[in-house]
Amino acid sequence: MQPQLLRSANHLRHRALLAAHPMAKRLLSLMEEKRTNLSLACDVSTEKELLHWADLIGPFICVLKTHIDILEDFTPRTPDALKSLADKHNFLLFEDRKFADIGQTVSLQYAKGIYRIAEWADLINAHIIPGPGIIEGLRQVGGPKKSGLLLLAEMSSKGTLAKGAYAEKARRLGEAHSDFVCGFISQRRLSDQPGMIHFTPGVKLKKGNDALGQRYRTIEEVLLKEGSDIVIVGRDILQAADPIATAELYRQRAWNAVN
Ligand code: S5P
Repeated sequence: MQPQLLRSANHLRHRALLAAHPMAKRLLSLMEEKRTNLSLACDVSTEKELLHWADLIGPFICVLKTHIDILEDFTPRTPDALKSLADKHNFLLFEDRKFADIGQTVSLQYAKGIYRIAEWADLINAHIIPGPGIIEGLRQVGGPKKSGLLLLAEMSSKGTLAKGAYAEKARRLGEAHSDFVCGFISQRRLSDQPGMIHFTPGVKLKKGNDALGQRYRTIEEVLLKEGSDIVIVGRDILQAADPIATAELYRQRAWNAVN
C-alpha cells in the first residue's frame, strides 16, 4: 500500500472496512465523517473545566484524551456527563492511564477503584515493559466491551527509553494482539496494518520544548514526514488566546496535511 493513499480520506473509509477491531472501525469512520484527525489532551483538574472543554472543542476532535486522576472533584457521575458530550459531538473517550503492571493488577486498575475506567473509556493505553501479560489482563476486561488498547511504543519526552528496538517490540506485540490492540502512541507510523491507528503527542504550531522535558514538533512533521494518523494537542489549544479558532486551525491543518 502506498503510504500517501493509506492516509487520504478515501483511505480512512477503506481502512475502516479492512480493520478487524470494532473500535478501530468506529474511529476511522468518525475521522472520515467529521474530517478530523485531532485529539485534545484535556489535562485539567476540575470536572467543570473538563466538561467545558469537551463541549467547546468537541466539534473539532475525533478523540478526547483524559487523565481522569488529575480531577480533584471526580464523582461517579463525571463519566456519564463526559459520555453524553461524547455522544453529542461524536468523539471517542481515551483515558491516558498508561497501565504498566502485571496482568492481574492492571485488570483490577482498569475495572475497579473509584474511576471504573472500563465502564466509560473507549480507548486506554499501556506500556509494554511488563511483557504480553499486561495485554492479556486488560483484554479480559476490555475485550468483551469492544474497547481498544493503544500500546506506548515511543514517547515525546527528552531522554525517553521508549524508542528504537523497544518501539519495534511494541509494534510486534501490538500486531500479534490485533484483536484488542488497535494502535500505538508513537512519534511515527510503525505498522502498516490498516486497523492500527497511530497517535502522536508532543505537537505545537511551533517546534520547541517545555520546562520539564516535553518536546514539540509541528503537525506537518508528525503527519506528513512521520506518517502518523492523529495529533494529540493539549496546552497549545487549552492556553490559546482563542481556543476555538486554534482548535479549528489545528483541525484544518492536520486534515489538509494528509488529504
Ligand atoms: O509520549 C507521550 C505520551 C503521551 S500520552 N507524551 C505525551 O505528552 N503524552 C500526553 O500527551 C501527556 O500525558 C499529555 O496529556 C499530552 C501532551 O500535552 P501537551 O500539553 O504537551 O500538548
